[in-house]
Amino acid sequence: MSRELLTLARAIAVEAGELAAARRREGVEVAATKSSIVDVVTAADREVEELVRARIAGARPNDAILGEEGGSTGGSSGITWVVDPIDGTVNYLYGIPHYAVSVAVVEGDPDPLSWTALAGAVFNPATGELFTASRGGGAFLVDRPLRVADPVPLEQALVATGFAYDSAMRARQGAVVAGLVPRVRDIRRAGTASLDIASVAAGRLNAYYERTLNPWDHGAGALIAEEAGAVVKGLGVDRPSREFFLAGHPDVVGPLEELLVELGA
Ligand code: LIP
Repeated sequence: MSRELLTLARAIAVEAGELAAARRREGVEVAATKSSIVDVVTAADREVEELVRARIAGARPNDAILGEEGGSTGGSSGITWVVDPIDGTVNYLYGIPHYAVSVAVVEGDPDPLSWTALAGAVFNPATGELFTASRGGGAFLVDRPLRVADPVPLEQALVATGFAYDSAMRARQGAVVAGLVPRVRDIRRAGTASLDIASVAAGRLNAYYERTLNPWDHGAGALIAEEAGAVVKGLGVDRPSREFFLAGHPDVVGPLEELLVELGA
């Protein structure tokens, strides 16, 4: 079933990404703000999610959907589609070509603490890069198999992270990064969780961590990273959640997790 779900997920992600890119070319404006003045949504976010929902409903009408803009839509099949129509919304708003449509298909409750991810697709239409995975089927960039980078000592690790939309949390996250910078090779903050996690899978980063991610930010990327040999977990716990998301080669994640705890992450 995972392969069939992946075929549909990747087709939907590509079609949705092409719509997002078309709207970007036409010009993008803020339609509303959400949790803070800097947590924005554009008309394209909403339109792209409507397209994704229509394609899912047309192909699999009994599946549930959890989307960033439209919330939860119930189903009876036990399968839930977890969708971020445009991950990296601020990059998208500013015309930075680093954003993605993220489509995950999970079994069980749409909760990263308990779900079983079956398939995932992360598509950046600005670059044409399509990251995919199915459970037990491996992870791919287009048709190239992905494997996490070989482990390195922490002081040689390239580590990505991101920051919340809440200013108090950003202050705390900034203090952690200040402590981390002298202890690793370098830091990257590219603004799109799904692509950061896919970059771990592709060996372009040694690790990625972030607090306050939503399920749709990491649902697809986490499966892609796991299928590429990464460990994906929370801080001190086995499953990632809004509390904490950490991914990387097992031999990098261990020391990094210890340092992040030391820094008060
Ligand atoms: C974004 C994440 C990113 C995080 C941003 C934001 P959005 O998701 O992909 O990693 O640092 O603050 O949450 O809001 O663009 O879908």
